[in-house]
Amino acid sequence: MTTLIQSRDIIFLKEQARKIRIAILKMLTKAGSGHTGGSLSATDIVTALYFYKMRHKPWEPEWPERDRFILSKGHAAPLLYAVLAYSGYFDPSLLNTLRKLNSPLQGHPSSKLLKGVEVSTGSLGQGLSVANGIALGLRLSKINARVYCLLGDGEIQEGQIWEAAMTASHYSLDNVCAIVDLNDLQIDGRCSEVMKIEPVTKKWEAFGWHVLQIDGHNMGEIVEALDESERIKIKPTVIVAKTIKGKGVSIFEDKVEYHGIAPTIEELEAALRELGEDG
Ligand SMILES: Cc1ncc(C[n+]2csc(CCOP(=O)(O)OP(=O)(O)O)c2C)c(N)n1
Ligand SMILES: [Mg+2]
Repeated sequence: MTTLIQSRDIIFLKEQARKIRIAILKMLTKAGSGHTGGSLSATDIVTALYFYKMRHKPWEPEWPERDRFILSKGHAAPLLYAVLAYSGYFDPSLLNTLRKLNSPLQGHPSSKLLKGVEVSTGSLGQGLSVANGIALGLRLSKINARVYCLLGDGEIQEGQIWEAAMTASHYSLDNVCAIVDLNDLQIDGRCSEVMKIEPVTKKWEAFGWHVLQIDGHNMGEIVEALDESERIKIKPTVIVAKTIKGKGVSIFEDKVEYHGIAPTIEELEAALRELGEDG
């Protein structure tokens, strides 16, 4: 029985992720600029957070007991906007205003402009420090909520990440869960060539974290890892998720060129066909 319910959940989440990818591609094409690759690589993870794991109330975005999500790799804003819209924070038609003047959906997320955005991000390296601060505040307020923070693998080359890693473990912040989107690409090449980050899991272990390694496109593994992170006490958890930049659209997959450009109309049409979208 349990297995049946779980497999139904997985089918639902996969379908949500497909819809989110379609929304990302459409809004980027309309905007004519933005970050395609890194939005698609983290789609399955962030879909599982918003539609499975996190306790949140889109109709009450400042509900004190809510779990928090921080998109530390803020350039993946289209992904955050799509999950917020499809969760019910705002009307999905607003996605058409991405990157337009006076739109609340700017190129990087702003908590001042849009309900549901917990923290303004875009300057890489800062999100985990903010996550720690929020987690400590929740502890002081005796609120049993969790803080999830999505990091890019290029982003973890920032020194501040490791100060934050030390802090979370020093304060035993078991309400913090970091997720590393390990797609081995950053803005101008492979992470392994620009600045080697391996051995990633050993680094987090050495900093005192509970470390999980998963396939970041396998919904079953994502869900299990998120559930396990909630069970771990005393230590913060990091989920190191192996992903493919541009996942879901073969012309974008694992291509550094599509880090920061939007699809053309022709590319969008091909992408929608591949994702099984008629219109
Ligand atoms: C502090 C800072 N330096 C540089 C940039 C410019 N920048 C935007 S995205 C990016 C690459 C990030 O790579 P990664 O973290 O691996 O992201 P992903 O592959 O998931 O897109 C860079 C250098 C930035 N946003 N912030
Ligand atoms: Mg990367």
